[in-house]
Amino acid sequence: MNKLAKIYDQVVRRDPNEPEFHQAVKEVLESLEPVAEKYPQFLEAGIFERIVEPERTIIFRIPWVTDKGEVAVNRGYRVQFNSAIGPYKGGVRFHPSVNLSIIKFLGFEQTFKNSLTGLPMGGGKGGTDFDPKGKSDGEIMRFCQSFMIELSKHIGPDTDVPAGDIGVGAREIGYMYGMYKRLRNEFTGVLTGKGLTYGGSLGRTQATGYGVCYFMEEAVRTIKGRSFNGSTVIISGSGNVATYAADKALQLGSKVVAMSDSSGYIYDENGIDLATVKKIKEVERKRISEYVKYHPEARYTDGCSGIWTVKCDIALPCATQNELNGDSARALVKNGCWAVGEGANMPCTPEAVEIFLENKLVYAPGKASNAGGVACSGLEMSQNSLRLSWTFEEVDQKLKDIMVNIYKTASAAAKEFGHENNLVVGANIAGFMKVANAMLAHGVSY
Ligand code: NDP
Ligand code: 2IT
Repeated sequence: MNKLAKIYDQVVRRDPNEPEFHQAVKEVLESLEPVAEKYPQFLEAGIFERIVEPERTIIFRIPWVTDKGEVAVNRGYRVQFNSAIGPYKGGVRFHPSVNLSIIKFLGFEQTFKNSLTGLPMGGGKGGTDFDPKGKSDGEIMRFCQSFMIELSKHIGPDTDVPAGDIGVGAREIGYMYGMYKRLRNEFTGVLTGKGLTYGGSLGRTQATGYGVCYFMEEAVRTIKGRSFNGSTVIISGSGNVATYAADKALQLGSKVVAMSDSSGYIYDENGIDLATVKKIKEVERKRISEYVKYHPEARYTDGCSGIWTVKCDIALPCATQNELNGDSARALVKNGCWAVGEGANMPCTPEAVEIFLENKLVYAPGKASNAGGVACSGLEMSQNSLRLSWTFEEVDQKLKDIMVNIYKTASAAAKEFGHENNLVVGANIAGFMKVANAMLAHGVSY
């Protein structure tokens, strides 16, 4: 057994109940085998063992009071994974499925993703098993405040800078920022995704979704000589990432025919009306099934995995981890899909990824293709430090440049190590190199 496989075994033995974390680590370590061979100094310095172990894991109690006056208790997490190249940086997820395995996989992936952006950001992730669905605005506010009362002890603009993720958008960031500011009596860029009136960056709301399309446009042009223009696109999810991926796909000339939420999916062969989706999901916070009330020509189907049976050219999974399995991948391939770009983190199972690679689809792993969100967060941090605000056009141009550059970097690394057009191997190696070299420079007990 080779050394990296042994390290993987050790990870599984140490934390046997963390399947999502194992899945993320396995993929990265497998990609890094040629790197370990070419650069023995990484093995000698224990870089691989160190990079799979978070620097710090914080788990805390979040007590809060419901509208009925009852006390509720949730569990909070912040995994500060790696600070070799910058302060810990990564989102916070509010979803009942959140557990340590999920937050660790996200923090691990974030380390490589942030490295790929070229900006000085380490990797971290946080979250809670609090379920925001059906909660009143007052309950959301009190929960966010209680969450921040503990989290504030562990973060700071030069230490750890959280942001949004599933279940955390502008409203939650606002409540958390307000509490942080009160507790610390300072106005700093400690969170990103802030509102525009208090230090947020233009373009952050759109950045992840737009970034996925910028990345994919460059990838499909280079690898297949194709484009979004004239193509049919399906997008899972209807949250922040999915909405703005749809927005950019439309701007680039494609037709988006299907979107979903955790209950089911809608199919509109004439192209989905994004304004209606935004009204239902962003403003009213309702279910996507409502769409057919406004557009009776569209069809709603219960269950979210059915979306992958819809015929398309490009599929953008933008909801959650492991939402697209082997069967779904086979259905996509059978229907002629030629590109898959991950907006979500780890949405495709390992079997699905294998099917895409075998069938020579353009396949972009999330840590490369969804890096636009955190890249724009990095730009928000820069603007906060400068005490300046850039225009939407300036931020959008920088985002585009970063996404094209991530594609080129991942593609070049894949080629260098004999895996041309395999963006999984390319992104993992390119993301790893910068972090590993920084860790090497810092010595063992930094
Ligand atoms: P949102 O909360 O805005 O939207 C999430 C969407 O995914 C909703 O449509 C939701 O449906 C659906 N969804 C959530 N959980 C599940 C599930 N278990 N099964 C099926 N569908 C589900 O989150 P974001 O758009 O911000 O995040 C989506 C993905 O993108 C996540 O993987 C996140 O980690 C990743 N990401 C986000 C970034 C950002 O900047 N926000 C940056 C990079 C990656 P419902 O409404 O029914 O809950
Ligand atoms: O997964 C991600 O990259 C995010 N949720 C965004 C993180 C950030 O710090 O903007």
